[in-house]
Amino acid sequence: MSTLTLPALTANKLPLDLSEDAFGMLRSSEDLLTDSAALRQRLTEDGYLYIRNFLPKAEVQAGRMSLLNRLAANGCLHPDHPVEAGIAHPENPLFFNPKLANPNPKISRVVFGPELTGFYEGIFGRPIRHFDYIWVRSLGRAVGTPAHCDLVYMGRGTHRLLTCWVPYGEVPLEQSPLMLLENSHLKSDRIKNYLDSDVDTYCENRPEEVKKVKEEGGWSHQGWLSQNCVSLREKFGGRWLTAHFQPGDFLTFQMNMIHASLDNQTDHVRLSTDTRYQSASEPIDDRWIGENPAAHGRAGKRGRIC
Ligand SMILES: O=C(O)CCC(=O)C(=O)O
Ligand SMILES: [Fe+2]
Repeated sequence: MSTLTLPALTANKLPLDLSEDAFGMLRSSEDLLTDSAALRQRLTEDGYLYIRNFLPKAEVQAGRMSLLNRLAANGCLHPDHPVEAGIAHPENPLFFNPKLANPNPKISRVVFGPELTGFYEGIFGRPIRHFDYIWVRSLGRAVGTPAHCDLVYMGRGTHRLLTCWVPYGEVPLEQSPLMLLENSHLKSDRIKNYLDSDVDTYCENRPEEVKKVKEEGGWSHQGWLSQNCVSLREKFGGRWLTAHFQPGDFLTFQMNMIHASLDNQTDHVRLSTDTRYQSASEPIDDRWIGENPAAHGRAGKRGRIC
């Protein structure tokens, strides 16, 4: 895409470098859908698969309405617009919002239904299971997600785990699409200490961490690799890759892939879920399973000697 046709985009409120060697579009892989071996190879090479037009649109739309109806019931949508338009209430900033889908049968139908289950069985080549917990984002104006890798939040089981990011509704570039840092999955040695960390693990021999994490139920660190996508990319190389997402699309990627989202520059709420899939026979991170997962709550805190 020529930079001339791009709107000005920001991440963490900083203007992104949109030149051709700094920014580009995700490669789509739906042409490989009938060939699991080719998909697996592409995933190893790129660290991600972007599959367009895959999920049943009626189910995605039903998921969207379930999220919007809950937001409306909580006073988070603009009262002068129809719920379906998904216009944020100007005075209620919106963020990460897991209550919208834990539980939510319409969302479970999309993310744990036969389409994605079949897709991941093909990728892993064996029976799979998913985390029961569903991450839900309803991002309002000026909100985006800082750069991070998912491993620091969910690395206590197998690391052969894939994230699936699903948008509920169209997500143009100005509306906070997810972006991945190209080839960052091949450079994990450069962020080894970060990737070895776990936001719910504290050092028993550091009193300030014991207080923050064990006693107060906080996190040892926020999990962000950087709050500056511009300087991070300059240091790391590669381009920030994103897309104008449509309902039915999804994006799946590895635990060590650096990703973030652009800021939402609109009044439209950006709705998405992220969920996780792995081989059924491998160890699983127990913070994210069961009817009422511990998540980042006290039951998931762990001490170690540092
Ligand atoms: O949707 C976002 O802004 C962040 C999503 C994310 O970090 C993920 O899918 O792992
Ligand atoms: Fe993430």
